[in-house]
Amino acid sequence: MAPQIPAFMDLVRERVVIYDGAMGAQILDLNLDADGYGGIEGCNEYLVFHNPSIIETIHASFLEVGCDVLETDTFGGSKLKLEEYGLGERTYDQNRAAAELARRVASAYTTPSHPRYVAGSIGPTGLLPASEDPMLGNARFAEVVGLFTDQVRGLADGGVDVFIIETTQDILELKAAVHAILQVRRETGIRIPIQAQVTLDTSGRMLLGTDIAAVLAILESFPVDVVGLNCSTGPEHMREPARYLGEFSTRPVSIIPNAGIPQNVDGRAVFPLQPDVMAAQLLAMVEEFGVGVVGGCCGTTPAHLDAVVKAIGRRPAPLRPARKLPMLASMTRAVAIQQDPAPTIVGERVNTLGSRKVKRLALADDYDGIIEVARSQVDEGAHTLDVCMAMTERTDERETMRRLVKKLALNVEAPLVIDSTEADVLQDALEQYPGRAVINSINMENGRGRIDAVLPLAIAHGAAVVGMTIDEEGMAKTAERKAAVARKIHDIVTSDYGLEPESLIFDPLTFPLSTGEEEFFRSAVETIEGIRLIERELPGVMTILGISNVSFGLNPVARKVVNAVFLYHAVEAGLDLAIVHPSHVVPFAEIPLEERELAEDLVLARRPDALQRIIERFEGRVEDASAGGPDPMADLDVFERLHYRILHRKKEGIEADIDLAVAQRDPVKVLNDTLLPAMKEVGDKFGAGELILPFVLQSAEAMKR
Ligand code: THG
Repeated sequence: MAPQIPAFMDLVRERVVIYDGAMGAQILDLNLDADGYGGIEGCNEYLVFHNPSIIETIHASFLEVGCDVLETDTFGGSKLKLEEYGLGERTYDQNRAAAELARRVASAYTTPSHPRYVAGSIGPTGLLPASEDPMLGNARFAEVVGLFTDQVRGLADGGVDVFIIETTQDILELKAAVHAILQVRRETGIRIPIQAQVTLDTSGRMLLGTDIAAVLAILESFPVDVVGLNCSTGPEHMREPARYLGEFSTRPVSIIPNAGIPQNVDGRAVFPLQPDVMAAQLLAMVEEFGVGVVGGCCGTTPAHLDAVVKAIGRRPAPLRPARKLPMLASMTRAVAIQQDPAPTIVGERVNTLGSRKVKRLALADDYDGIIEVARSQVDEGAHTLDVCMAMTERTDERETMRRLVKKLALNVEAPLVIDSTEADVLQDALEQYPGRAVINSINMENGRGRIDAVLPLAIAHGAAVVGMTIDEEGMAKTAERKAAVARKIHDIVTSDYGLEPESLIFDPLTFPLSTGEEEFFRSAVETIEGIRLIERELPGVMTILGISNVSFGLNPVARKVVNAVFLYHAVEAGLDLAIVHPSHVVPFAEIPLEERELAEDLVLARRPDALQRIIERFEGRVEDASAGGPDPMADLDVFERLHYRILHRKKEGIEADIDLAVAQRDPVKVLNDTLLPAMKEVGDKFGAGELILPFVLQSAEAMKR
């Protein structure tokens, strides 16, 4: 009977674990000809069928020098890689055979005092799903997952102790490999741990630009058990990323380098790093950074691993931090969910419902134009971007979102907040996105329905989730109701779905103060107090608000002041993220005292006549040109401009625009298609038609002339 040995993760938690070295170089050294490969020259994986003793001998050579873990001969064992040799149909068999073979060798060397383990090696497919490459970047997420599933099943049935996803160039492909493992885990009920490793170049980035902080932010939100680096540069270039992982990763850290950067000698790759140097560098990373799993990648021989085993020996596993950093990530970099100073700025304008310009661009399929808007939001200070592609004019929100998210991932460094009410839109966006996103949003308007539709996606893709304080009784209007709804959402998503509180971002709702309606008089105060209550009662959770909503319907100059005052008090109450137009954010201290007090009267509900006083105070005020703000109407055509003028009460120049409009279109059409819909929108928005009605009548009057 096999001796009782600890599970792989128990070993990793107990002591530093040492993987084996390279297999490819030792096979190359045998100078096999076509017959030696069984007719499939260059396919190392085929040797497990044709000449398994070669692989057994190599496995044994590493166990002889004292390694703890063997990697299966399946690095190129994904369906797509094997298909390059016409072996795609044999993917399951190859992986199973390789795992069983490694298992036999490991068992032969296992003793009670030195158990040996088998890691199922999963290398890249050769696709780059996050890229824009016409050949490599076209596959959909489910297809990439499908390229791994037979491999994972074979390895699992062959009895591996751990999966090692390694040499990953594209973080989206790594997510797909994890999904394949989770799918097989669901099928079999067997939980085999996952070691996820990426490859960085000498500048510390993955092939598509992902840096180590982004890698960790993404992997910490995935159910992987060990995170690390392998291949490429050799140990000295891995020090800085290893230091980062060592300091911040809550999961054990693995470092499996090449024997240095390969040099081309007479057409052959020669790895320069000598065994003692490599061993010393790995030891340094274990001691200085808390690396807990080491081993050798390309160019590392049994002599290298012999030196590593002797240098490191048996050491207790390093301690890991208990709490993960709450981070979002784009494909290139990580962004803390909580910025210091607060708030984290979420750019609001990449939103067809929140920007006429973006809506026009989306209707014209002008994705590059939307990217420009996104870039300027980031240049103006956005840490992340809210992205909404909902349009009443079109039904393909899903496809529009999918294409835009792909482009945004490749062209904008800010992580995304995916804003949609449709679960399938969220799914497509998340499957397309290499980074760590936020889902905006869930609520309890229909009980648990929306939570149950969206949370599985959040968990599967490691996303954070915005929870709006809305339940069957409607939008929560008092601070107490907001906190009560937040608690209901919190309890479901943390207990039933295991989401950490740090991934839950509550939105206690912002209502426009410009309606003048009694019901909303105290709405901003309740929202601000709601933030305080939620942060106090639900430790760890985040809060977010759409700030601009508060000032809908006011003069643009008044809007900036009211927004700034509302934002200031919300942040003081503990607000973490603010959805705003970044270039419109005015620092609180820059607002003239008198205007600040007027706005505080409104926001803090200190005077019943505050709204009237604000309207009067800012009546006719236009934005200071010297402030250099972009003209919001600059990019609009005449019909959009008219719409804008009505929504924002921009009267000056309206007559000329109406002349222009009726010169281009039938006046009745202008009235029905432009003026009346704009008026209806205003009415819908704040139920206060009287604010702009006289203006629309005046426009209609002008049109008659
Ligand atoms: N909470 C959460 N998500 C949200 C909101 C929220 N998403 C959408 C919205 N509210 C936040 N986004 C915007 C975007 C734009 C505007 C306001 C909020 C805005 N737009 C100009 C306007 O209507 O006057 C548009 C001008 C133009 O067309 O250029 O003010 O509350 N979780």
